[in-house]
Amino acid sequence: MPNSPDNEMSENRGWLSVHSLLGAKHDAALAVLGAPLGLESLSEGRCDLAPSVIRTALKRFSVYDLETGADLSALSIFDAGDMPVEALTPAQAFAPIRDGVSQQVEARALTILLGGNNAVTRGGVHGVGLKRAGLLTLDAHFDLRDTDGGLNNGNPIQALLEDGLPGARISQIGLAPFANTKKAHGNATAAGISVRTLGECSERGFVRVAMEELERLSRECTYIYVDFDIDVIDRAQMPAAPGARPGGIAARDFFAAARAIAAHPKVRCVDLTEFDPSRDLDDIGALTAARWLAEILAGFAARTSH
Ligand SMILES: [Mn+2]
Repeated sequence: MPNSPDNEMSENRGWLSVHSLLGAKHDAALAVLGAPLGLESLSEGRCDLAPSVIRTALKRFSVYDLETGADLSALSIFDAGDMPVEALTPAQAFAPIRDGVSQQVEARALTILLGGNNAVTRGGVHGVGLKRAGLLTLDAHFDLRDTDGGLNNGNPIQALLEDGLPGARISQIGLAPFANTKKAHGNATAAGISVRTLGECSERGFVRVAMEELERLSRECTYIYVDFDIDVIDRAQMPAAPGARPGGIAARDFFAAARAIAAHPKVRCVDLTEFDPSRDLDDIGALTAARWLAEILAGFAARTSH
């Protein structure tokens, strides 16, 4: 007996997936933009492969979240494609990423930038606008390495400070012990960056700390840019992030934070960085990164429904 009416798709072999929401939807309030930047990573890798792997993994996600009843099927997302930065250094890719992000940010309520290594974040923040942006990072690392030897995935925040982004408009959460230097910590504090360690996040709750910092930033700036460095997740749950360490946050907390953050009206651009598909094990990284995107969409949907 058929149990699927003619006007409804059969779920015998498929379902409406998050991937099906993406397309050439030029009027959409949301955009996905790929930044396949992989060169100058401190640990050699293939973060340039991430945008296409994430898009493909979205086919494995239903638009329906049974935990909350959230249904993403009405969302429309403009797929802006990938910027041609895979053969470029972070220094060379800076202007194209800035301009590509800026174009989407002006036209959309929320732009989702798929890295790439963490060097994409400098261009992304400039795309929102250095004068009006605040920056929240979810990252095991400060990314405040010196810039004297050139730009890489370990110094985008230092580069942004040097570009003139005030430290008071930067919040960094999830910073891991024995994964950062005393010099970087001192520089963060001296610049006025709000520093929240992994230990504090685990004691107070990762989502709570993220929301506290979003509220702080929302008093300081017009728009907020959020860098989700996926290496903040525990290495056992995110083996495809070269910088991830044991003792990191749970994937579940990362997802919950993504949804809560994307619901905030001032969040204008988010990035996902440091996913290296060449290190993946049984698609754990691909499914984690794609779930992050689904959570961002669910958060945004909650924003527009009230
Ligand atoms: Mn990072």
